[in-house]
Amino acid sequence: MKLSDFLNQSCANLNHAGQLSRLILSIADAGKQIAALVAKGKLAGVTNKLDIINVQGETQMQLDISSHDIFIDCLSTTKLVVGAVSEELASPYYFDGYAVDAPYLVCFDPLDGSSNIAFDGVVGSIFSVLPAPMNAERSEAMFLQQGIHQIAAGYVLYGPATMLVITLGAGTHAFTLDPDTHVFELTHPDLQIPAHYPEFAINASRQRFWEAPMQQYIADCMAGEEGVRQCNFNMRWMASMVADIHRILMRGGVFLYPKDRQVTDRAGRLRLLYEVNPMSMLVEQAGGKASTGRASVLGLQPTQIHQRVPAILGSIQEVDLIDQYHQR
Ligand code: AFP
Repeated sequence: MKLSDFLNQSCANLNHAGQLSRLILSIADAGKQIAALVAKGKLAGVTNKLDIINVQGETQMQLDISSHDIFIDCLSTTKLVVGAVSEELASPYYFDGYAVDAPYLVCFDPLDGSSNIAFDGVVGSIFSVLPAPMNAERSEAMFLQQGIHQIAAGYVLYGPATMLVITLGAGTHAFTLDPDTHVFELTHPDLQIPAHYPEFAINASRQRFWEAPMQQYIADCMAGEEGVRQCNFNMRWMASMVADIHRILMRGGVFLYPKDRQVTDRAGRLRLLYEVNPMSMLVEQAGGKASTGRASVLGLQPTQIHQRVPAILGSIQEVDLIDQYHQR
């Protein structure tokens, strides 16, 4: 089934049915254009670092900017989006000439895992669709909505195959880009994350900064079948949230970027509006769970557009257990 047919079917009973389909198709187009750039690697002349530090304090790559611009161009063609928050922009971007009843706001990370680009590693783009408050003054406050209010969320994975994974609030579904027809085809409908799978993803080099509950949880996993978990665990870390969450959607496990003592000026590394909220909706729509260790991610009330939070996402039994470690 082609993406367009899937959307026509799935959106039929939703508000703004045709509009939501058009919006998701425009994001899919952005994904195809970025996939073509990524596939060219150094030949595309965009894998170089720029002398620009973005609002995250990170050195921007040309591909970060090109991917951002592609998203903005594709979203603006729909005239359905009032404004967007991007990882690459300090303030929201407001679209001119959008329809008066334009129903959407979009938050996006145009190129997640960009530090992998230099060695041809897996990267992705992440997006979250929120309702635009009617007749509201254009301000950051419009975007500060709890994750439960997301209308849709997804990512594009630029890996050996290019994949689009989306939720419209009724399950999580994966599409593969056919390189011959340039059409996203439904290949993994209604993904279900196993309740338990003995594999965790964490940047272990930061262990000395973790809080006690996280130290204990990882130590118990590492103790294997001789330890309290009586089970041998595996570990993976792709340094790209898209790549790690994709693996978890396909086979289970847990993704962890916890609160740590080295970054006391912020609650975590990952950004709530355009990384953790969309991934949490995808994971929970696939039967998994998303937590900070102390609260449900999707219930968090955002306070800033580039706010960072602890992220613990994946197999529900594992995330429940990690929450219990934090309550002890
Ligand atoms: P970049 O987009 O700056 O490469 O960061 C990727 C990311 O936001 C997320 O995708 C990874 O899970 C995480 O950061 C990697 O963090 P470490 O650099 O600590 O491994």
